[in-house]
Amino acid sequence: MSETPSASVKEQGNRSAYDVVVVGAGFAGMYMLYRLRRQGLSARVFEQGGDVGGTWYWNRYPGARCDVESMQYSYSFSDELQQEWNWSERYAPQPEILQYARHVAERFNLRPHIQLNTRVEGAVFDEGTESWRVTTSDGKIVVAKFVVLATGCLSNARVPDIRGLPDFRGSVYHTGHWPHEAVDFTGLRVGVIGTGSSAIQSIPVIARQARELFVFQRTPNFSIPARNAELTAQQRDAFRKIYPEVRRFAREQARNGIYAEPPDRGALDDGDDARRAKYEQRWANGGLTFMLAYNNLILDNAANDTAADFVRGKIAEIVEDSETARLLQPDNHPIGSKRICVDTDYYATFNRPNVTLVDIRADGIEEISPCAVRAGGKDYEIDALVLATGFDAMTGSLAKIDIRGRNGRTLKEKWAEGPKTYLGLMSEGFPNLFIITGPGSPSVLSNMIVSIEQHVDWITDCLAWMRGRRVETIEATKEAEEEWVAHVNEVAQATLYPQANSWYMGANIPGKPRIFMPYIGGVGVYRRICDDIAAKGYVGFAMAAGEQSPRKAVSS
Ligand code: NA7
Repeated sequence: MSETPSASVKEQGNRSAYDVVVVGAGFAGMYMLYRLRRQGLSARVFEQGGDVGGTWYWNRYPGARCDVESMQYSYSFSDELQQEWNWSERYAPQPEILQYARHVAERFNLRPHIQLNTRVEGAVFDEGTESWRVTTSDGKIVVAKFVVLATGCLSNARVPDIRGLPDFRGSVYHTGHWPHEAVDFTGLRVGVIGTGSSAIQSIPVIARQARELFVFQRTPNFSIPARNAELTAQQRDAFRKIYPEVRRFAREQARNGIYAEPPDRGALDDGDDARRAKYEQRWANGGLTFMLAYNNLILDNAANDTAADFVRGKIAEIVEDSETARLLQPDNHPIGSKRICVDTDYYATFNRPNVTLVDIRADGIEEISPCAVRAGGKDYEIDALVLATGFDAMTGSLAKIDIRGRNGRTLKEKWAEGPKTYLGLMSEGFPNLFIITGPGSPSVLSNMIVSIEQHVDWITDCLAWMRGRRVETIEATKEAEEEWVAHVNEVAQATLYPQANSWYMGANIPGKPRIFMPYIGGVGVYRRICDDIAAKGYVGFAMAAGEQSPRKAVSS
């Protein structure tokens, strides 16, 4: 690839200068790098992990796999790539997704521009030079005109503050920070804390190894069978043939970036028998699209109850012990208002003689002693403990970086009452700093790769637009940001989502403001909004030409 003069990297002592610094080499950071290089820009990606892959590098717990089908949870930017790559299963396991990420890094020659094992510790905007001064964990300083935060939405693993945890004598693992060497639970007594997606995927696998497994459940979750299976060559080929339509639908029409038959009516428009038949069919088909049985499941409590009752009924059918079944039936939030889980044999695992569900809803875990977890006044003796306790989602990994914009204000301070962005892409007062799938965009409510590609394409086009007009800085205006934040909130309030104490709401982190963070208007609607804003000359963004400040705005 040829490089323009601006692509030269300037090195001076421990300082170097690039057009763009990208933070993170997951699917977002890698595609961003690809597009920047194609534009002839110099870019450096810093990744704290020992390899590319982001979420798929860290989340290597037993049973980890994607909950979006792999033929769709994959890049669409290169037709050769999507035609060549052979996904082995309907939902690829983590090692295969990581292998795919590595393949992409090599196939598109990205590795020379990625620095692994390096954390970005700070990014300070210098108003004099209108550039970012980025400090990294290897003691280097990098100057860049632009910074792109591709830090991922679920990458800041949360270890709960449970009394006695540091004194536990056995091994402790967090699902989001799993060791690279194999972990063997054979013959061990294991405790799992948490019953979210990570726990629901790992529990059936751990149960097959462990001598005894205790699952400490604070809140039961709805889970739909994955119906995972090997993909045949014929299935892959058939899917590849319709890729243009699959990708178009996912980008433009789908709410969640997934190609699926869209619902044509509300749940109460069908009679009991027809509704049950529809749920049975979705249950048999498996996966996240269960929630697409009807078009009002996440809008109307009565409609939602029909789906929730159906799943509760399934739990009662599968789980033999009626008290365990009752405890596993979610009853404090609408189905789908927390991310629905997708499992293989989760509920049936509780029929195994070596698995015990411990209900900690009332008082939580009282204490962890050197060899036991105490709950409900009882000690459960264990040799190993798995924390499937989730993440400080969407904002956690951004808050860990010391980001300072205009007037030295930190992003953390600005977001103390909750994240504030324009389109989830930029935050006012932080010029030339882009966030990929940030709060205020569909991100975690969608097929992440669809949303990542949309953001990266939008940012790339924006940078080209700026260069074509000799615009040096872009930043969200306060007014546009306030309007967008209000809109994101308003759309969320029209749904059932805010009824759940979910990580979408920041509710899993003590002290975190309760704000519904992702944009729920749908990826197709959101894309049209972003495209329209760009087509109108980036309305809501202040642009400055030449030396400084938005006072010289060329467009706003
Ligand atoms: P989640 O979905 O945030 O689940 C975390 C689980 O851990 C959840 O069941 C929590 O119960 C439980 N938890 C957290 N802290 C505690 C304490 N202190 N005591 C007991 N139980 C606790 O994280 P996952 O990793 O499973 O999934 C995250 C996303 O990754 C998922 O949505 C997919 O998109 C992929 P709570 O519900 O808070 O009562």
